[in-house]
Amino acid sequence: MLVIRSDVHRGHHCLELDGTALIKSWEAPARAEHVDAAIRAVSDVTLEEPDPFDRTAAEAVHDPGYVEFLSTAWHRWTSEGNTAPAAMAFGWPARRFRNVRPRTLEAQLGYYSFAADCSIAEGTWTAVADSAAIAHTAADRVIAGTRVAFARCRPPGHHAMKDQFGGYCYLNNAAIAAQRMRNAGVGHVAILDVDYHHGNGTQDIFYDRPDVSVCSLHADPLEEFPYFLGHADEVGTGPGLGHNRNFPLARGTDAATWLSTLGRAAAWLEARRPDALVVSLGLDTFVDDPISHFRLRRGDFATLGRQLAGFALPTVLVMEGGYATEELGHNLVAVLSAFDAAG
Ligand code: SP5
Ligand code: ZN
Repeated sequence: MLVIRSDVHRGHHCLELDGTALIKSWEAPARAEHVDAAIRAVSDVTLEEPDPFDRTAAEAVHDPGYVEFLSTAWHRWTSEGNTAPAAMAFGWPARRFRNVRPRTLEAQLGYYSFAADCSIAEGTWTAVADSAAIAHTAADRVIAGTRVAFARCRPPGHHAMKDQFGGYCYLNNAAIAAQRMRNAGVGHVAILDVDYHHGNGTQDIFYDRPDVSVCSLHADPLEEFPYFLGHADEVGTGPGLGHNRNFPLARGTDAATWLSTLGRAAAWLEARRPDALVVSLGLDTFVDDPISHFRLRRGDFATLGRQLAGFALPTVLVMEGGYATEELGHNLVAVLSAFDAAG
């Protein structure tokens, strides 16, 4: 398995609101460290650094004003004399407010985000850009003929909308990989999102497009983050009608139900006759995940790997969530090894 990864993520530390406290985020550098260690312990892997970040690749799926905001927010925060260790929003354009872009950084933080589980600090943009570069490079290698590549992204990306960060996500790595493949002439790209949480950002980016079909199975937004998107009746719009599909599942869903739903999701995507596959590979579906409530175990992740290989398509696997940090690497290796073994 080809793995694209780097150490740039180490400079990014997210703060998140937990009750009334700001805590060090679950989305911590140790996640990627454990994944890298577990991958290095496997024999047939090739580790590669990403090519440099290409801003136009981000602007192909995000609002350029948003990308500019992300890349300059920390500098603006410090040059305005703020001493707080991270920039965070506290007001958002909720119902009946207007989406007029405000002028100040303080207000723009709310304009360009949707949740208080995410902050911007010193190493954030560098890590975000590098994470996007990892996904972009993985797509490039697959375009060049590699059958599958694993993009070991951190921070994750699937919650990042066209112009809003949240859910620990800033740039949508999976969307950047999918768009890269489209630009290289791949006719139709399927995105399968298996993270515990709905991939609201990916859905948002491709919602009106017929050339990228998006399918997500996730905890029901009626009871889980991101709360306001991910229902079963969200099926795409305009030319994209029929190219989005959601499988919301109850908190506590067991592996048998999850895997049979995965089969339905795969069948739906295959019916769209895709030429390539991008997987938003979140492993927070694990039974011991500290913030999630599905019940998959190590062996179920191997089943997932075989199922993904079964598409028999050029495939980019993009790392998303997963917060049982010590187990995350082993669970990921279970997916990757089973994929490789199934060929
Ligand atoms: C990529 C990804 O998996 N993002 C997930 C972001 C979830 N962040 C907010 C979760 C809120 C969970 N509330 C738990 C409260 C524990 N006291
Ligand atoms: Zn998640």
